[in-house]
Amino acid sequence: MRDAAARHRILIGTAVEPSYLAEPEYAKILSDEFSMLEPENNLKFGQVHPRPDTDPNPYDFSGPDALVAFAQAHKMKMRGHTLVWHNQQPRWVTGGGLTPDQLNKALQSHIKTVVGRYAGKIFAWDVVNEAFNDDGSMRHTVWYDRPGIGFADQGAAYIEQALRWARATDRRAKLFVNDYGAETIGKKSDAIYAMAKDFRKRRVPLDGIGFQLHCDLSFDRPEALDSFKANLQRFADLGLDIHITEMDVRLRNNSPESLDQQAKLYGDVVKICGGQPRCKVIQIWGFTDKHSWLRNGHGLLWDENYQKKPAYDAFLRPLLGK
Ligand code: 9MR
Repeated sequence: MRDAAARHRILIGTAVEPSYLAEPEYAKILSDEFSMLEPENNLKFGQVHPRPDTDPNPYDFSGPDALVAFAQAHKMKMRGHTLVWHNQQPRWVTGGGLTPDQLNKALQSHIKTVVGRYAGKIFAWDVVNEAFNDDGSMRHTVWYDRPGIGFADQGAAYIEQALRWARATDRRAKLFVNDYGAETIGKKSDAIYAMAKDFRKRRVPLDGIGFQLHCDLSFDRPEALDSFKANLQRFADLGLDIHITEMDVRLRNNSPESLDQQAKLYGDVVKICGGQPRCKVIQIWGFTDKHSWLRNGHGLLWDENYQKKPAYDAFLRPLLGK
């Protein structure tokens, strides 16, 4: 997959946990088939920065460092996930003991430290993850409004601040906002689009949009796929890159019919990305159903026993121009 996609200048990525690298089959498929990886959990605030800055040892870089080493050894790119999110945060952040000013300083120093450490190693960052509600309003989070970093009720201003801190630390990393349920045109993608348009106009350092694409077979409808395509196009027209960041296709069962439908949907998404010059990354959220947040959702390209599913061929075919 990685070689076929390289001809289209598309990176093929997957989410990774370092502990899985000890499984030879896992490591082999990862390095043979993928040109990019992203830590599934290791760079989230709670994991990488579990203790406050007053602690002698506030950070734990062991997981992401192991993944950087693997990526470099196999000439893979690495994507960073994620600097600002409402989930997987440490108690010292969520506990309510920090003033907006302290929280502001904590986030600034977090972004500087983490982005700075991986400058030149991580080529793109999900700076802010899942900042919007499905109705397009801003999600209430500790960063936004409880107590917030000082921009409560100012819409996307805290996102702008996080992007500026990231850019000031690594001028070359591509900076993304990432979300789920924003693949097609609707309230959520409209809100992200309005923010992105404003950011581009004011030269806020936003380089691209991550579309997670956790979906099920209901996405396999012409209306949904057409809307997806049109949505990507409007973001591309703003001069933004597009990364598909977390694709999986959840199934109710793994009957041959379901697996074939899943395959078709993967193929359709690869075709749509391949047809959009601004779409530079197609990443799946894990690759084997053995290690998937969906558990019994059968969502990925390899089954629990590392056997390729029909989705693998369907994913590869458009990349080979077939
Ligand atoms: O796959 C991740 C799982 O191992 C974690 O337990 C979970 C915690 O919330 O996060 C999962 O990854 C999420 C990603 O970081 C953001 N988008 C949704 C992903 C699936 O839940």
